Amino acid sequence: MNAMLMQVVFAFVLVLGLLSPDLGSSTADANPNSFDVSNYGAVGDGSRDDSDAFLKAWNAACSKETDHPTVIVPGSKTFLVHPVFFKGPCKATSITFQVLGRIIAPASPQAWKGLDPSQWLAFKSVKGLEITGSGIINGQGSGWWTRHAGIILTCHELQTMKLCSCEETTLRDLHFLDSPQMHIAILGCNGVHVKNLTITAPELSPNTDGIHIQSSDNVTINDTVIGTGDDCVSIGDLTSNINVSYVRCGPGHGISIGSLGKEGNSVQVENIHVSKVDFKGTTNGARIKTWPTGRGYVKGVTFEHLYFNSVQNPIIIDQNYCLEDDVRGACAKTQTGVHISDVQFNNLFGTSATDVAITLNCSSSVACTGIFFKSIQLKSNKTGSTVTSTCSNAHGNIFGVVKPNPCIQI
Ligand SMILES: *[C@@H]1O[C@H](CO)[C@@H](O)[C@H](O)[C@H]1NC(C)=O
Ligand SMILES: *[C@@H]1O[C@H](CO)[C@@H](O)[C@H](O)[C@H]1NC(C)=O
Ligand SMILES: *[C@@H]1O[C@H](CO)[C@@H](O)[C@H](O)[C@H]1NC(C)=O
Ligand SMILES: *[C@@H]1O[C@H](CO)[C@@H](O)[C@H](O)[C@H]1NC(C)=O
Ligand SMILES: *[C@@H]1O[C@H](CO)[C@@H](O)[C@H](O)[C@H]1NC(C)=O
Ligand SMILES: CC(=O)N[C@H]1CO[C@H](CO)[C@@H](O)[C@@H]1O
Repeated sequence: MNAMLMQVVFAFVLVLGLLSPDLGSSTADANPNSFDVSNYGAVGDGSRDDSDAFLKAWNAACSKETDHPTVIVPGSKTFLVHPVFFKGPCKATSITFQVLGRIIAPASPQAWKGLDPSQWLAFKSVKGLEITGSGIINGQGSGWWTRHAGIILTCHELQTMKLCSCEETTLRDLHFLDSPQMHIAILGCNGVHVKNLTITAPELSPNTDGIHIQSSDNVTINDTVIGTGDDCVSIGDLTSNINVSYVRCGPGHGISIGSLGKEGNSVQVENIHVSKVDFKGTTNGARIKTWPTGRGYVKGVTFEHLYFNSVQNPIIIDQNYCLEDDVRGACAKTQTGVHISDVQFNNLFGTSATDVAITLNCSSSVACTGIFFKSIQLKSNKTGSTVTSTCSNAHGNIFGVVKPNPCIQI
C-alpha cells in the first residue's frame, strides 16, 4: 500500500469510528468510561433475554480502572433481564449503574427454577456504587402473589434489588414497581443512601416490603414515596445508625422495627431515627415488634414529626409477636424477651382508623423501659368516636399534651 492510500484508509477508519456510536453499531463506546448495555448485545425489545449483555457490560465496567465507569441502560427501551448477580469488588473506587429505560423481570416464577430464589438484581461487595436514573424497574410480580405460585419459597424472600456487603452506596431517582416480594434489601452494608425513589405495588400484594435493612450500619432513606402490600420500611437485626426521613408511606404496613428475635437470637438494634413521615391508610404507623423467644436489645429509637391519616395502629410496640402459618397467634410464655428501651415518640399527629391509637404490649419477663411521649394528638378518623391506649409492662414518661393519654407506668 502506498502512503497516499494508507492515509485515505486511515481517514476512512477514523470517520467510521466517529460515526459508529450514532449508527448504533456494536463497536466500543464513544466515552471510554461508559458501558452501554446495547453495545454488549442487549436488544431491549422486552422479550429477548438481555441478562448476558447486562453482565458483560457490568464486568467490563467493573474491571475498568479509570476513575468513574458507568453502566448505562438506555432510555425508551424495555430490557428483559433474568436473575443476575453483579459482583464486586470493582477496580475503580466508584461505579455508576444508570437506568434510563425499563428493566423487567421474567413474569413467571419458573424462571428462578434452579437459581437462587432470593434475588433478581443483586449487587455484592461493591464499594462506591451509585444506582440511579429516571428509569423503571418492574418486577412483574403478580405471578408470585397467589399463595402457591409455581415454586414455593420457604426460607427465602425474593428481593428485586439486593445490595449485599456494600460500602458507600447511593440508590436514587428510580421507580420500583410490582416486585415479586421485597423491593429493596440492604444486607451487610455500611453507608447506604437512598434518595428520591418511588416504590409501588398493589395494597394486596403479599410480602412486597418497600425497603428492608439488615446487618447494616449508617443507612439513610430520604425523600421517598412507598406504597406496597407490606412494610414501607422494615428494619431487621444487627442494624445501627439508620435515618428515615421525608417518606410518604401508604398503602402498606407502616415503618417497622422487626420482627426480631424469632430464632431466639440476641438482637442488636440501636440508634434508629424516623422523622417527617406521612402515613396514609396503612395498617401500622410507627411499630416495633419482637418475638418473646428473642434476647438482646432495641434501644435509642426516635419517631418524630409523623402525620397519620386513617392508620389502624398509629403507635404500636408489640413484644408479644407470634405468627403461626402467617396468622397472628398467642405466644407461649417465656422467660426471655428483647429489651426495648429509650424510645421517643415526639410530635405525632393525625387520625386512627381503630379505637386503640396507642398499643404498648410489652413483655412480663423483660419490660419496656424509657418510653417517652411528647406532643401527641391522635383522633379517631370517624366523627364522634374517641381513641384510647392500651399498655402492659410499659415504663416511661409523658411531656406536654399527649392524647390519648398513654397508660404508661411512670
Ligand atoms: C427525582 O427523580 C425524578 C425521576 O427520576 C427526577 O425527575 C427528579 O429530578 C429527581 N429529583 C431530584 C431532586 O433529584
Ligand atoms: C458509620 O459512620 C460513622 C460516622 O460517620 C463512622 O464513624 C463509622 O465508622 C461508620 N460505621 C462503619 C461500620 O464504618
Ligand atoms: C442521622 O441523623 C442524625 C441527626 O440528624 C445525625 O447526627 C446522624 O449523623 C445521621 N446518621 C446518618 C447515618 O446519616
Ligand atoms: C398483647 O399480645 C397478646 C399476644 O398476642 C394478646 O393476647 C394480648 O391481648 C395483647 N395485649 C394488649 C394489651 O394488646
Ligand atoms: C377510616 O379509615 C379506614 C381504614 O383506612 C377507612 O376505610 C375509612 O374510610 C376511614 N374513615 C374516614 C371517615 O375517613
Ligand atoms: C438528611 C437529608 O438528606 N435530608 C433531606 C431529605 O429530603 C428533604 C426534602 O427533600 C430535605 O429537605 C432534607 O434536607
